[in-house]
Amino acid sequence: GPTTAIDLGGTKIAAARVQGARILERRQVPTPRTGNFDDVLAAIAGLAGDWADGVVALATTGLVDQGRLTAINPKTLDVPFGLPIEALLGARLGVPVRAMNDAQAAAWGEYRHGAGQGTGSMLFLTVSTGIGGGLVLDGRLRTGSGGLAGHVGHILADPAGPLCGCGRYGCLEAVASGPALERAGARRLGRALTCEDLFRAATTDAQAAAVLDDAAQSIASVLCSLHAALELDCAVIGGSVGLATGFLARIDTAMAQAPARLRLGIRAARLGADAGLVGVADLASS
Ligand code: BMX
Ligand code: ZN
Repeated sequence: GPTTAIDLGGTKIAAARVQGARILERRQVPTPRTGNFDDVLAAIAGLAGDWADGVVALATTGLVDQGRLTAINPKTLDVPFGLPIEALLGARLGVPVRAMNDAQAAAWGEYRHGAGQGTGSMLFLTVSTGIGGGLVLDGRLRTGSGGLAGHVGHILADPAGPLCGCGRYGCLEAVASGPALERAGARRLGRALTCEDLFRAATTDAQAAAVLDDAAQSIASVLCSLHAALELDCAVIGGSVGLATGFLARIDTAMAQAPARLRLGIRAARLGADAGLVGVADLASS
């Protein structure tokens, strides 16, 4: 039968009944950003409490290690260090919960049922509140012994770049995530604007377009580095910013300027915002 899956991100919480690659039912609410994790647990229970049967599969932003959740960048979601999220949510829902990182789950979803089908090794990259990543290497999801594998948003993109919420300077997440684009856009255009504003402005305004191109260049550069380290078959790009109009084409253009042997083909996530739900359900039900 179907599996109940939850995707907890920095901006939204989605819940679904998932059967293979099919989403039978789906619900979504904004993530409560009160700083009190109890509000997040209550929101999940409100969203999916009546669907809790069997094992509930949770894909969540942050590092997941042995059922415990830790923020790498507390600015994307502030969670207490080592929060026993499987136990806490399991107690709320009255069923066992299996948790894993959101981008790792989405990588598996795209590999099994989406744009990564038929490849052997791929990187999934989500550009959103943060920049998340997941690696499938030779057909196996790489989580690492402590859950860190795939956190490519925290690879150095610009040594002179801004401070990342993780505590280091110049991470890809600090230069190319949604909030990073808003900051860079505000600086360059001299007015506060949302990501949507920036993408709209980029169709006519060269300054706005340059902000997006700089971010795309940073992403392409990190993709080349990962390709050099791992030799990947492709990168699959997702996330609300990653899939925003024209952004993939900008990454493609930047990639075309890289040395030929380091170029990595990129594809749009085919499961869109459902990749994490599909991937985590697949892993929890097998
Ligand atoms: C951050 C980190 C990753 C996550 C990524 C994308 C936290 C809380 N999260 O780098 O674990 O995969 O953001 O998160 O440290 P999203 O909320 O943008 O999907
Ligand atoms: Zn960082």
